[in-house]
Amino acid sequence: MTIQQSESASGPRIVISGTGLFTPSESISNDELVNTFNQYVDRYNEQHKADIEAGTCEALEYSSSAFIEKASGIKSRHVVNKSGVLDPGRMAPAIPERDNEDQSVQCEMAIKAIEEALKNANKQASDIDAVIVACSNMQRPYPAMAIEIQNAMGIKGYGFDMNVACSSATFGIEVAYNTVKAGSARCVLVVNPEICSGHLDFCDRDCHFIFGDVCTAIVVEAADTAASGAFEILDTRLQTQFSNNIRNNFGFLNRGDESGIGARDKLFKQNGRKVFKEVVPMVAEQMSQQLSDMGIATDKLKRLWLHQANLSMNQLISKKVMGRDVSEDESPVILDEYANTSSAGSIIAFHRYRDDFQVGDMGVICSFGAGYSIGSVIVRKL
Ligand code: CO8
Repeated sequence: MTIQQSESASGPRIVISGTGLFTPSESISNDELVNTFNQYVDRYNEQHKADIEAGTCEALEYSSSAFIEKASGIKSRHVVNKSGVLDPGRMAPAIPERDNEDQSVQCEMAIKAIEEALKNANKQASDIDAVIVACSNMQRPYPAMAIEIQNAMGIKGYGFDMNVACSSATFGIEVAYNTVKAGSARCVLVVNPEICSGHLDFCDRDCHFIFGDVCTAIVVEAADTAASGAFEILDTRLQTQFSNNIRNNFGFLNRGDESGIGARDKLFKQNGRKVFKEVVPMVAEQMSQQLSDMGIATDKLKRLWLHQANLSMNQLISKKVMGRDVSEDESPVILDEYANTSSAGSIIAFHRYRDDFQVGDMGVICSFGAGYSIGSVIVRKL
């Protein structure tokens, strides 16, 4: 299908008319994170000294800032709570439970991102018909986070939560696109409140550095109701393929077997090497096929706003898609400051790096992660 056909054949043109970003004020550098981790290692090895010497327990090894930056490109991460994560006796964010009458943490983050997105799109809460919360982990099963956010914003209509791990935002954009296209809603908010520090094992050297916290919000509506400067969604493409290489077994059935409560598999776990090897070709293939099906030559693309998990991964995917080395201007990096923020990563990149787009310029927002899941959205500035 060519771009021209896609415009004429399928009713109203749908756009992303605004985005918003909430960044927690607290940030942890690699050195700070590693310093705490290494104190934890010293304590652990001291406590288990006899077993380690007897060969019945493995000594833990130090982490290293140099390794983290070289292996991932991450230099720091924003978090909802820093003191708990950096306390070697705790190694988890300290986030006190709140009264049911008070706003939840995810709702609070979401409102800040939504307010910016609405301003960006020149919209009021009364213009919104639906709220989709799309992220890796919900703070509770119910009532839906989206309904709490809807209520807090004074939005009529409906809201629901969805989860496709790191691909939640792009899958959410497709749902919003179809919803507006079908006429079920005029204007949809997709919100991605990611508190990754809540499900990361800060005692595991292999992954303690990977994630950060953030919230993004996206306004999706028809082109004819949008203010100028919106980005038309030319095409969305989704793919999932089951893999156990990124997994978290935390869930409501955990209490059915008390022996597993608090076990290591109830937090994020991955086989990073395998993920890297398997996901890179899948993502590059999906984007290349999608562009080819749309009749868009890669020299017509100004930018790739990719999921932010690993710098080398993004450089490799960009190179495979474009057929050449790609500059940071063409494939922007935000994971140095934010680390992996799951579904929000590609949206932070899109939020920060699109002001230089001229009418007609095109780019691709693409996310990928657990599932496996891949979502790619081709956009063009109107
Ligand atoms: N410090 C020092 N050394 C280390 C450290 C450390 N912190 N960690 C590991 N090492 C050592 C290892 O033990 C290993 O030693 P040896 O060679 O002796 O065995 C050596 O360094 C190399 O280790 P790796 O092979 O693991 O290193 P890699 O080069 O593969 O880098 C990465 C590790 C950075 C994890 C890399 O593999 C990667 O980024 N892979 C891609 C992963 C990815 O994209 N995952 C997506 C997951 S996110 C997602 O989908 C969302 C899930 C839902 C959100 C969950 C939120 C919590």
